[in-house]
Amino acid sequence: MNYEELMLRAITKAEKFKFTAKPNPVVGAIVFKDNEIISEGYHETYGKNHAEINAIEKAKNYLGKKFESFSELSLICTLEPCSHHGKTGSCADFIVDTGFKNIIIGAIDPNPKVAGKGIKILQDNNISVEFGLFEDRVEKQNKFFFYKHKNKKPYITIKIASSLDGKSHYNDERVFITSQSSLDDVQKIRAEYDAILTGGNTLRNDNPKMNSRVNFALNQPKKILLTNNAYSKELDFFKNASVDVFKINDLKKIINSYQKSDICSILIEAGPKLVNSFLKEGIVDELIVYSSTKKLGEKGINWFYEDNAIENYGFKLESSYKIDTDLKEIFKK
Ligand code: AOF
Ligand code: ZN
Repeated sequence: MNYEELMLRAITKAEKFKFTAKPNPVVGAIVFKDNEIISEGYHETYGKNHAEINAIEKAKNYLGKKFESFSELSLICTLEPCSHHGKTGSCADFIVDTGFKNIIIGAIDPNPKVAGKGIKILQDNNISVEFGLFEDRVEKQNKFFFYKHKNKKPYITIKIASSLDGKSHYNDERVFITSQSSLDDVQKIRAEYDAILTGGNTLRNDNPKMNSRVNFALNQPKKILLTNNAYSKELDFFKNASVDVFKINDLKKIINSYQKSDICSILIEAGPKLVNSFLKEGIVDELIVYSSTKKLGEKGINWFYEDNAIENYGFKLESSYKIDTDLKEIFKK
């Protein structure tokens, strides 16, 4: 197997841990000698061992059997080995101590705690380092993680469900506008995000759970509540969840406050007032609209206050699909 094949294998197999590694990136590492894979490791769970550590610990079982010294081996890492001591030790230091002499890296870690420092540790210790192999794939695979560090803010998506006549809800009752299939689709979208944000009105009117109900293991998104009014902590939203609560004032400031946290992506599911406030601020990256064929009529509350509002906020339609009789449209800037 050549470097390209090994890197693609590590990238592909790392994907399996997308929902349990988040908000960390998925990372894969392969220890090999000439044409033989000795071991592989993945960052399987947030807060637990990094990929390189898992791969190297497994390789140790073959010392004296498949190889005599780690200096005979090479290591493929989809992401630059970390230099920092976070929840676990520094992978770069661990690689040096183990005795590797040849490392091939996919992408440089955009996290300012690492960003090139991992490579420097390896090179300063006379390890041959090649980097940039399939970096575009590694970046695409960890799109929220790279976005957050490049833009110094989490990726923000707003999801709305609209009636055919552009309405959101009635003032006095909870209505489900879209079909069960669209509601199921939302559960999968929630699973992708690191946090879900809603407003006090939605919380009081709908008593939403705002978790991701899917049939696979995942780290549930953190929850963020924006409200200026009183609320009951007994509501479903607060059950088994860590919730950050903010008063609604400077939305940009609230979003930017996540720059230093692990949160790389936030899904906003709120009512028209808060949604329009976020859109006005220009800090939203993506808008997902589920539209049904149902009308809410005169009594319904409008999502937007003008025609072509989505375009006027600077969004362009990127893709659209039918889900049963609903339409799902994805808009991006
Ligand atoms: C690696 N190998 O497998 C991963 C890395 O909180 P911690 O200690 O787990 O550190 C998380 C950061 O480490 C994360 O933001 C990213 O910069 C890097 N992830 N690095 O060497 C891995 N998952
Ligand atoms: Zn690490």
